[in-house]
Amino acid sequence: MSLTKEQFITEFKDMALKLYAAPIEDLSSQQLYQALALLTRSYIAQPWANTKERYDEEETKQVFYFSIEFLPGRLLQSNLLNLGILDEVEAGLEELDLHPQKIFAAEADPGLGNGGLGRLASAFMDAMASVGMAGNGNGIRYQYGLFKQAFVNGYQVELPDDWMRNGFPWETRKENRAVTVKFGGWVELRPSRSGHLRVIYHNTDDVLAVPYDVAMVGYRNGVVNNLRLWSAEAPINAGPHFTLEQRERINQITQILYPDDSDNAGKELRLRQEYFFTSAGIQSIVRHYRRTHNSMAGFADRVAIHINDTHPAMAIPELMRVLMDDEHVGWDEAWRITLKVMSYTNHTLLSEALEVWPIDMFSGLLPRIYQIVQEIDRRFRLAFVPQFGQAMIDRIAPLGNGQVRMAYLATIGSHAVNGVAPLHSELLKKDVLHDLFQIFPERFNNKTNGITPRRWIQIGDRPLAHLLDKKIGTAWRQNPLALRKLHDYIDDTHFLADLNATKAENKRELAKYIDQTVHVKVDPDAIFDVQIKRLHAYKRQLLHLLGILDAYLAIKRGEKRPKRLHIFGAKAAPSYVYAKEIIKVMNAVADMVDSDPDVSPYLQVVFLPNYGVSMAEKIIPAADISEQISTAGKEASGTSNMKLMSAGALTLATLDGANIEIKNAVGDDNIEIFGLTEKEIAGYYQRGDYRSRDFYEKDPRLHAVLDMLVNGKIPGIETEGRDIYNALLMYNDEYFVLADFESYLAANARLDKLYQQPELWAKKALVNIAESGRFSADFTVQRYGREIWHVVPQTPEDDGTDTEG
Ligand code: NBG
Repeated sequence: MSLTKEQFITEFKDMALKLYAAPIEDLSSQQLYQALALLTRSYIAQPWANTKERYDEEETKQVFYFSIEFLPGRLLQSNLLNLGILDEVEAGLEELDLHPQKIFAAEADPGLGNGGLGRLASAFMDAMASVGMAGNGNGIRYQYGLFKQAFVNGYQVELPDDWMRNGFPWETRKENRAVTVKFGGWVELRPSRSGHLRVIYHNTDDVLAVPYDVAMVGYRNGVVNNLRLWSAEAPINAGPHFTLEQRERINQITQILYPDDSDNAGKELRLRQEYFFTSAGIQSIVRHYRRTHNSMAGFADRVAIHINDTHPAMAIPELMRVLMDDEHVGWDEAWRITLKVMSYTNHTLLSEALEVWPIDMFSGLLPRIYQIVQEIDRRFRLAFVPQFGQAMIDRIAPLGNGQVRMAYLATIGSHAVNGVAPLHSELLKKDVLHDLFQIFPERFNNKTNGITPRRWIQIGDRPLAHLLDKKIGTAWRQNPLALRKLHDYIDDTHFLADLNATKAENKRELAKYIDQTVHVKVDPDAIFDVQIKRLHAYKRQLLHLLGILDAYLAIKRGEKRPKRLHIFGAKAAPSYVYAKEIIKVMNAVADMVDSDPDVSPYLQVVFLPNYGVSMAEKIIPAADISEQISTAGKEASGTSNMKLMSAGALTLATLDGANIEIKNAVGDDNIEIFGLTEKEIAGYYQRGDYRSRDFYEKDPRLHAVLDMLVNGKIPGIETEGRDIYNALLMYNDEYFVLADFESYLAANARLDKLYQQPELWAKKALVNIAESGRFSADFTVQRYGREIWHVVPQTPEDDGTDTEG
């Protein structure tokens, strides 16, 4: 859209006055934010309505991305950017003597996700709109997001994340689009006169699902898609017998996001949440379709539904239910439609994260859905036992061991199943879904994750963005593959110096931010070494910590090295004791290092509490080193690796997840690889001969570092230090931390040395930025569009560099 600065100023003042009956000088940042958000929304309204109308008129095939989490980050700045009016608005605000960044910062981060999975869903929403794909989101409007993390005496404490306290100006309540979701009770199947089966529900708990729509604005293309978040409410005419307690139970369904990352929550409330938003989504999609079609026959040509991990896998039996019970479609035809509509992404190989539900709980809460799952199970067995044998089918049927096995159900009921990086997709076929791969090989494919450079460079890294504009023009803003033009300047000494200067500026900015948020002074000339992600043993923040302890001891011995600032951001699931112990030890080490004048000139550790999308926007541009050090074969993809590379950070990585893609993109010289490969680790598993203690006994540096956990040198970690020490030595170090210690240190030493040659470092940073464009989520969703959803992709064009798994 077009908007002049002057126009904006007039409209903004007007909006502020209408809202607050006061001149802008009297308004708080929060109020200014509210006014600006509402004004921005008014700009979005028309294209939003137009897009909807166009999709309906042209009968565009629509994608519905079902996800129990979305992590959009702040929306004001990104909406302004995508509308194409960010510059004018900022200029206008400045003319009014206001500070744009202060106003943007007043927006609360919608904490509707845990980590990578939720953030990916939001990147896809942004990308689908930006490439002009008809892509809608379907999720839950959680009243409370993931907890707010604080540290008390170095321990993580969890505070409620009341993110909607000031309202959420981007949402539109659509009470006229509400649907009813039924739980519990029992079902009666009665043949009707017309020959259809009539399904009669008795004694159900009915919940009203009310949608709140949020606009997903495409990048300068006039497209605005829809993210639909469902809220649970008591039925309107609930009647006199409806107790307060019942009402409370209903409200609970969408009250809070489960604070788990890749663990199976295993709670009935979680199951309720899953069915709630899945059923509401399916019902509303079918209802919309039926408004203009008098049968369901062509449904699969107009609708694609994507199951983001298994939480929405009930979409499969739920669509079957609606097709059969409400639309009177027979089983075979319903199954044909369902298969064609559904596709599924797996996001983890960790066995503890593969969702299963006890049959008792499942059938009690969802009796009709359970009947349908039983029938899917029965037919699956009937079809495949003859060819593949009882034993194999028993292993992978939807029902088994008294459980409903969601990953198997999702695979059986989808025409496509993908992993999120080539190694992950290979391991799905080899291990986790091996048997199902035997039966349905054509369903399996890879779609490497992506990120949105709009948020991470255009918004998050303005200094870099401006430098790029100056050097290679602005084409990269539309098509990030244009970043490859940077290669032409690999020997341009001035440009390399500019690149380093930009990084230095970002580091000073982050230093200020750290001072403001945690009141710690950091040296902006240090190497900024960053690890930001959920805290999990397999991600091995612990390996990073042991590396810090080794540096501490070396410096104590008198060794000189370039100063390193280690920056951590990570939340631990509240029930994940081991992860919380690691946090405590990290904070203790940070204090120890800080208070030791021998060490503090060379080493500093900062653990920033309450890591989230907005904080990532501050940290990433300032990073020199990106730590991606998971046990090979455990991290499905990772996406912070892509973001950090696009900011020119060098990746310190194991050959895991998308690190492998990054290595292929930048070449061996521009990434620092270390550690055991997935194959080597699989070898240890097979032979059963990993002995962590051998490493401890063999390597004096490792020995010294581990002893620090238990010898009292680090104050205040008696229990935690002992537990970690035991996990590594007595319980044989499940994640091969000790095995990778030596090569991790060697890789770090190479980085220290490289940092002494700023120009060479800058060259490597340049290659990383130049090759980051391929990881744009715009390309990822186009691949999904072409190969899974069968919708027509639009600009900018993909170069097809992705490898199939
Ligand atoms: C996470 C993986 C990450 C991956 C994201 C997005 C879950 C269950 N999985 O490696 O751990 O990048 O999904 O695909 O959260």
